[in-house]
Amino acid sequence: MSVISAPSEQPAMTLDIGMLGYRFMGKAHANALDRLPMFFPEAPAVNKDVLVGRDEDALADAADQFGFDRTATDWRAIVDEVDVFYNLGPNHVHAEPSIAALEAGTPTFCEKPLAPTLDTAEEMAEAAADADVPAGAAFNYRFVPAIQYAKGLIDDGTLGEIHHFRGQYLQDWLVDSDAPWSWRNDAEMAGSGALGDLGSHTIDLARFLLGDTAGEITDVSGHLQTFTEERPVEGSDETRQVTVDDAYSAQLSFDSGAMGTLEASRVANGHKNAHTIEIEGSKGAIKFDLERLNELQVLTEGDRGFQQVLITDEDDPYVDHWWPPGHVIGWEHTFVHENYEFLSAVADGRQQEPSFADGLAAQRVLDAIEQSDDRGERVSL
Ligand code: SOE
Repeated sequence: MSVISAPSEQPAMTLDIGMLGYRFMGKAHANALDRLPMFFPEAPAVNKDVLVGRDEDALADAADQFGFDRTATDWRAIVDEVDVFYNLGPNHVHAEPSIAALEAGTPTFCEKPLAPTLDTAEEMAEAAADADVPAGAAFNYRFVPAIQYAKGLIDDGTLGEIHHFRGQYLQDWLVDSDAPWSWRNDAEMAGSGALGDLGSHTIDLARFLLGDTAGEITDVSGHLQTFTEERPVEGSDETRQVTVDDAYSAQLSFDSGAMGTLEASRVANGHKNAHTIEIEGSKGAIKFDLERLNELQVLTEGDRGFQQVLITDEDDPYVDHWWPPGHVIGWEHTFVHENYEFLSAVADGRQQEPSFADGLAAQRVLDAIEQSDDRGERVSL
């Protein structure tokens, strides 16, 4: 029996993807690319062309598992031949390949934080501005439906004038002082610790959620702490110095006078990936918890307490692409939404938000928090 199917609207182009990095983030993005044709058929079609890394065996296995056509051990060989370059490597590998890709006119997407240092982030943002192609910074939590819903409540005035932003990001994977050393514990490679890895997400959400109402972050005071000064090197008897923070806290001011209180830790016993945001305004308030990402606690004028709102209705951001109301989504869906937006920006020839300029803006805040801790004084941006 032959089935004659109705002509479907095929996306006009297929983008060849080059991806550097094949561990946690490589997998998250490769998975997102695979979900797009089924759930976001209007997204540009992609071809997982080339996976880049140094360890040939591990790379070949990952390419096989993720469905890439080929592998390359030198990013220099591919940044100008692919249509889109994803830089999902450790922080110290963000700058050189991303700048080379942008100089070759290749739209580029880079993991967060943009770079280990402010100077390097500035060079990257400059290269993006000169290249005039989409340059996306990987702040995936902007793409949680409940976060976008919250932004709607802030922007339409439901919360009134914003007084407080409170953001905590708590993990516990380094609470054991014998947990092995990794590049994430090294200042040269990572830049900072909990501050850059986790705080950059919270700072980006502060800018995203309050940028159009309370304005930019104007000054900060910060405190960083390292609890375990050296860690064992896996597979040897040696230890290596930890040169980044295990935890930070910071106080912020926004243009409007709104106050921010931020905190992140990798030694917060009992917390796995607890990213919480609380915002209070003159008329209402919201509370968000990443570990319950389908929900938003909302208080509007006249309410006696917070109402739990399930953000899974058809007209909630991105939800119509997934399941019927109440059929919840998860962490990996934020990457699908992020990739959908980035690749659509590539196809339409417009800038992605968050861009490298947003990555740089977050980096300025990270840097100011570190400077404040070093100098023992409040720092203006
Ligand atoms: C590890 O701390 C990590 O994977 C971060 O690097 C991610 O950005 C965050 O989303 C979850 O935690």
